[in-house]
Amino acid sequence: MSEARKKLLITGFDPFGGETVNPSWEAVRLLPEEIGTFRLTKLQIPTVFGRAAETVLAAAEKLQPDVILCIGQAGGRSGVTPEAVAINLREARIPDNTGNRPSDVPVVKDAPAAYFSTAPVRAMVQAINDEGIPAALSYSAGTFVCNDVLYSLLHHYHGTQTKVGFIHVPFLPEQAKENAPAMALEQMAAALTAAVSVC
Ligand code: PCA
Repeated sequence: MSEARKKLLITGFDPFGGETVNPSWEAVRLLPEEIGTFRLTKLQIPTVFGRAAETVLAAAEKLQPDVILCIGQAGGRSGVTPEAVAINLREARIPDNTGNRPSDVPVVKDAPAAYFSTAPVRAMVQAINDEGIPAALSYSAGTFVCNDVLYSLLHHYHGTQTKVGFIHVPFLPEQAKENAPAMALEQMAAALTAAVSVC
C-alpha cells in the first residue's frame, strides 16, 4: 500500500440553467478520499462568473494542492471530455446563478488569448477509454463559467508546478430530454477516478 502523499483539489459546480442537479458535483461527491497517490479535497463551487474561480483559488491558497481538477456539466455531449484549452473570453448564452450575462469581455484584462491545460489530458482520455467509458479530448471549454474557471486558474498558476485541468461530463439520464445523450453517475465517477490516477 502506497501512502497518499500528493494533494488534489477537485471541484464540481452547483446546478444552473434551470436544472436541479449538476452531475459534476454529484460525481465528485461519489469519489473516494484517496485515489492512487492522491489525497482528495472536494469543493462545490458556484456557477457564477469570477466567484467560481475565486472560490477555487481561496481553497487552493490554503491547501497548496499539486493538482487542481475542476469538473463541469456539458449537456449534449455524449462522453467525458477533458479540456485541452481555455480562452480569454466571457460570452454567456444564459445568465449565471447571479443573473450576470457578460458578452465580449475578457476573463482577465490584458492577458493572453488562451492557455493550454497543464493536466495530462491525452493520458486522461486514454485512461477513461481503457475503462470502457466514452471519452474524447475537447478543444473548447465554451465561453461560460467553466471556461472562466479554467482560464483564471491557468493564468494564476502559469509557470508554476501546480497542474490545472478541467473535465466536462454529460447530463445524467434524469436530465436528458428527448434524445439527448446521458451517462450514469457511477460511470462518471469511474471516469474521474481513471483520470485522476494518471495525473
Ligand atoms: N457547466 C457550465 C458552468 C457550470 C457547469 O457545470 C459550463 O460548461 O460553463
